[in-house]
Amino acid sequence: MNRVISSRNNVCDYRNRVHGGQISICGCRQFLQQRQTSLRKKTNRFVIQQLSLSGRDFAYHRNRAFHPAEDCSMLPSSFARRLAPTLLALLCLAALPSLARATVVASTIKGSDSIWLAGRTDLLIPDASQPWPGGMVRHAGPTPEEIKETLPPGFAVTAGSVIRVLDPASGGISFFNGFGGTTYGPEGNGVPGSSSISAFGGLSGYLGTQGALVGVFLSDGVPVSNPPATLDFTNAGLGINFLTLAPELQQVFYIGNGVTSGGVFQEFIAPAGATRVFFGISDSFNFNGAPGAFDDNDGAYQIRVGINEDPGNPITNPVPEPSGLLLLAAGMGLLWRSRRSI
Ligand SMILES: [Ca+2]
Ligand SMILES: [Ca+2]
Repeated sequence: MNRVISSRNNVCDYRNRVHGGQISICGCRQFLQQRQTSLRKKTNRFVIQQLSLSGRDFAYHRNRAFHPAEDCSMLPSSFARRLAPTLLALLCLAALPSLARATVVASTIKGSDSIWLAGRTDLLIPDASQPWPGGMVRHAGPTPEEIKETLPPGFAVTAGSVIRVLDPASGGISFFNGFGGTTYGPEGNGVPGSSSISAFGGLSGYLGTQGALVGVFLSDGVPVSNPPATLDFTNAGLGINFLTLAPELQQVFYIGNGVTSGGVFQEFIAPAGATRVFFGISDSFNFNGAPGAFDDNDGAYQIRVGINEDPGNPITNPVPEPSGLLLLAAGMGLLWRSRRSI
């Protein structure tokens, strides 16, 4: 029962803090004494008692059922109790910039950016003059363009990220043999359901507008198998004027020019597990069957992609994601609390 109360790294040592022969103060007691009045007024939960045990006084915390003989060093130091909320608050605030990824990025989509190659870093794309067994279907003979397929561009997202795409209407892609001629922008040929392309690897098929800009959400894994169901972007299905779309991972989705016929930005919501979103081209022979026929797709166009941000406006005041706002509130709350404790 004569244990020496010594709170390591604390503000006091029992043996050195005897005043008037009756008070010994260790860190926890000191903290409780400072807090006693205000806490009693509020909750009456904290009670300090002094017990003389062999001439030594102990403080204990009734709510936490500290036995009087227990060493006060079992409690966090007074200093630590005060400092911890401050540190946590500062950490929360420091983490905000990385979490609040509200951004707008410009990207060039080339005719060779096959959406079905999204995330397929496991594949070796052969030279355009060679056949590609097991890959994208190619023309039997040389095309005037002899274009080699490319991996489509991707951007980092998190689950719940809201993606919007703006077509600045610059450039176009020639999907057919020969340079020039008719070119398609992100809207493709504008006829919903005019293209039906089968799944490839772990990515779904596509049922939508010929030659339209499409996208897909992926995790960090390489999508080699188990493609999800193909979404239906015919007029009898989802159509092309939906306001919000929440595709599954690895499910190819229509984007087009990114706005409804009324000019409203369409929103694509990243599913659970998503870490990346890719943008690319949908093509195949006659826009039906297995993905392919990219080897004559010369041309490119520009798009702007908003991740939790309107891509139609330059970023002047990035808007934090909901998770970032919660973190900000938590950080400010902890900071306020820690300042009250000091
Ligand atoms: Ca062409
Ligand atoms: Ca083509």
